[in-house]
Amino acid sequence: MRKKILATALSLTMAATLLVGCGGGGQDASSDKSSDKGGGDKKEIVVGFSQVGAESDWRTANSESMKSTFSKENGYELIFDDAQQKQENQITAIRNFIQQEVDYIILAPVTETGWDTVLKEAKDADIPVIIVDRMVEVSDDSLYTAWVGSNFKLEGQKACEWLKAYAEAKGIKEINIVDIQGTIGASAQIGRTEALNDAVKANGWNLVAQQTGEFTQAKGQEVMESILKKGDDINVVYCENDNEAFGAIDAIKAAGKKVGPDGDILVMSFDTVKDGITKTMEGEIICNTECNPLHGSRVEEIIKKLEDGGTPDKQAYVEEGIYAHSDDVAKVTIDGTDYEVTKVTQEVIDKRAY
Ligand code: GYE
Repeated sequence: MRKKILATALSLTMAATLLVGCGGGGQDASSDKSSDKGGGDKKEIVVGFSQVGAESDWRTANSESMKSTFSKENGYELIFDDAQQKQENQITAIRNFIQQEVDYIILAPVTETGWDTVLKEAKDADIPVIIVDRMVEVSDDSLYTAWVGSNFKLEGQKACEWLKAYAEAKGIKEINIVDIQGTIGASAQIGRTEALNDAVKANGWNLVAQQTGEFTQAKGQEVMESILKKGDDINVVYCENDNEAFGAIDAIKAAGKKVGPDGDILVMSFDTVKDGITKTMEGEIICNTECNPLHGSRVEEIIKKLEDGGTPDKQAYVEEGIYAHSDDVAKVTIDGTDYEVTKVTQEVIDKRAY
């Protein structure tokens, strides 16, 4: 812990030196800072961010968004911790942030439960905690200040409504579906799985297998390989993120089957990262529901509000779309709200920021 504090102090000094060095031409170095609250000697805001890991393209985009927002130039000192998908590492990271007396703690929690104790420690230390992406389930809401992320159940509902409409449009009578789930206990898994389970019941689909792929390509491939070996009839695979879909597609091809609208198996996915929507344009992924990872500026807005003495919304959902290979389904309707389905073209891919 001491080591880490020293390392932070050192990097602060180094950064300060760098800043002065960059000032050039004898200028006042502090004028290089773009801290928009003016005042050249405004102190940097120290932010500790406990990130889940680096399991997917979505996660990489999310980390980049946070790093570019909470930069020196923007007036922040970011202490970034990658927990390698382990909650115990996240708990240790949060305790380190408390020791280091950071101004804010940002947590992207791996799973929903198990946070009460450590968040109470942060609260006792008077450090606001902002939850991003997945949710926490705590006994006392005051253990965190605000949350921003996606409505994962809604994402799943959109995907299932799309499948129902697509099957109708194409005359597909029977749905034999496999669910490659995300990390068990993560909000993104809970919401997407729940929506599928509901749709299976409501539409009389046959759920052939349901197993976690831990949101990674390697595990997605491994799980799909073992499911295919059993030889059951499968015509749809519902992957709970793009990386699992990449792995599942490889496994399906290796088993001598064809993916896509004219093939044996339709692959569905979530996230819409660049490679994901590219595969959607090609048809290897038939439908891809958006999950936006660019949370940096959203979290910064919360911090700015708190710095100005305001109260941010306790929970804020990000607006997201749905993308497909074809225009067979123009829109899906959930609880009376229409969501237009975007057919993926090269232009859509070129515009993608992640
Ligand atoms: O879908 C997946 C990532 O929590 C929304 O985590 C996030 C999910 C995302 O690993 O790719």
